[in-house]
Amino acid sequence: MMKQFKTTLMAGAPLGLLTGAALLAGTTTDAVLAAPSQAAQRVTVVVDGSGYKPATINVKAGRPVQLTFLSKGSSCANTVSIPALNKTLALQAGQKKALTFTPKKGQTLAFACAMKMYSGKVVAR
Ligand SMILES: [Cu+2]
Repeated sequence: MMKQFKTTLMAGAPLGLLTGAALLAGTTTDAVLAAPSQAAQRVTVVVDGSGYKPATINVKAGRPVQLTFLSKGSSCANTVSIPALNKTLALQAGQKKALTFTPKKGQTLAFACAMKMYSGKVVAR
């Protein structure tokens, strides 16, 4: 009897810890997962021989943005540099590449081709 009681106690302790950990983890996971699925702002920028369309993208600050560059041809606009994100995308004609980031309020993220002939910006309000 005594031995059985001990076993129950020992089994009970880790279970309690696990439940607590699961609750904590659950809270964190929900917050992280909920944002992209419910609030992601998806924008596609068409890249062609005349630059980026749209060239100005207005988004809401504090919410994730999924920015997709879709190349429609061969031009130097296929190299897209986004200094604020420390990223440079190299697109082939017909290819698309996406970036996801969460802009801060008042932030403007400029992007441009390698020679800065073509440019655009993401404006977060
Ligand atoms: Cu260029």
